[in-house]
Amino acid sequence: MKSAITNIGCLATATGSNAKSGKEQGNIKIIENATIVYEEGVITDVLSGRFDGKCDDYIDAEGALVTAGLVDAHTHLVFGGFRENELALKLHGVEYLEILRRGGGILSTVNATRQATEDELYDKTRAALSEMLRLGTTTCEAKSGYGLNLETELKQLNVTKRLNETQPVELVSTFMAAHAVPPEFKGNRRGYVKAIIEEMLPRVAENHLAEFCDVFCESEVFDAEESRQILQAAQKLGLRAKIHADEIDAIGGSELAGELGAISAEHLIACTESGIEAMAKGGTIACCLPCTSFYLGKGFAPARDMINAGVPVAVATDYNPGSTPNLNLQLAMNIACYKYRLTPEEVLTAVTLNAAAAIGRADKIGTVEVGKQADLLIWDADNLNRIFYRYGHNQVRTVIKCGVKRQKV
Ligand code: IZC
Ligand code: ZN
Repeated sequence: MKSAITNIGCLATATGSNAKSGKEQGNIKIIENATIVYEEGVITDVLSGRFDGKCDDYIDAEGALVTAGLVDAHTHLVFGGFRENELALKLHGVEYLEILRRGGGILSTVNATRQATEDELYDKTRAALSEMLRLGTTTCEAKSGYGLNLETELKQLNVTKRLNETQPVELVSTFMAAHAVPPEFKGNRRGYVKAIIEEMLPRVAENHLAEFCDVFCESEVFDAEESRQILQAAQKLGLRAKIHADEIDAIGGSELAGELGAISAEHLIACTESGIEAMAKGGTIACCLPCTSFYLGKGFAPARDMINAGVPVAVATDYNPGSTPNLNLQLAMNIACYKYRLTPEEVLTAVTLNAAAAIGRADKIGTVEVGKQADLLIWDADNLNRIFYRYGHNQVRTVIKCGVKRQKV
């Protein structure tokens, strides 16, 4: 079936199939009075001016803004329970790592995730994905890391695999057993690192349950040397490296990301100049998570310095039950603009092309160009600035995923 979106007031898109940094990150192609033609889920034509071609199906954009579908490159999507009890603690000044030290935080979600059945996790996550799709997220990365034992890590990864086959948001899987040290290994971090490397990673790789491996490289969690061992073992098995780096303390995570040629380093709130330099050298994408800074009441990643230094910046939600239980990537876009002081053009690149590159999908998605997948959003606005100027409600009117119209609000 051949379809067309006609009467597009403003088509705004990054271009190409590689992550952009520096001035390039803000170089957006704008086409007025555009038409997009797609067939079998792939874009076959992008033109401006009147469209006289024949199609089987037409969507009239009524002069609206159209962009590529949003790519959420960092989420902890599959988890049991929520952690609203921690809000009161936070309001009383108890720090994130202190809650973890007391056996709460990630470890309380580990309990809830271990107790949940696979079907319970599936249903809960499916509902979250349907909300994300309504908000314009057409592709989403999903990390494990709330099992911290082989059985439950596999349960989480299986939920991601099943959901990828049964609902429209495309999922990209990351193995993250190195998210915390489980109670069984309390006081024996070395033993847990060994279990990840010798027992878990080979099973995950063998069963093709993840493309990426991530480590929470943080004070009191995994240090840079342990992170290096885990990520190098993962790389040997064909998984590409991602790192939770410099979220709270700069303990060498971003430097390690550059050294290992990690595809991305994530958070980077406390990132220093040497971390930025290392990422630029290693070709690592900085995946910044502004909603987490907002929710934790902490500082914001030096995203502008990263862009200036030639590090491509992606922006994601970090959806998780602890440090930011928000799945709305539009909100992350707004905060990136207001707090990182990135321009609407830079943020658009950050949540489309650069986000796609951060999960190894920039050849397929992230721009509105011939040959790319027809993942498209029609916005409730007629220009790019409008969707950054307004905030707090869903500004996406229609979502098209792989050429299929998913909703008209
Ligand atoms: O559950 O607290 N930072 N991991 C690293 C998280 C936040 C998620 C959580
Ligand atoms: Zn995270």
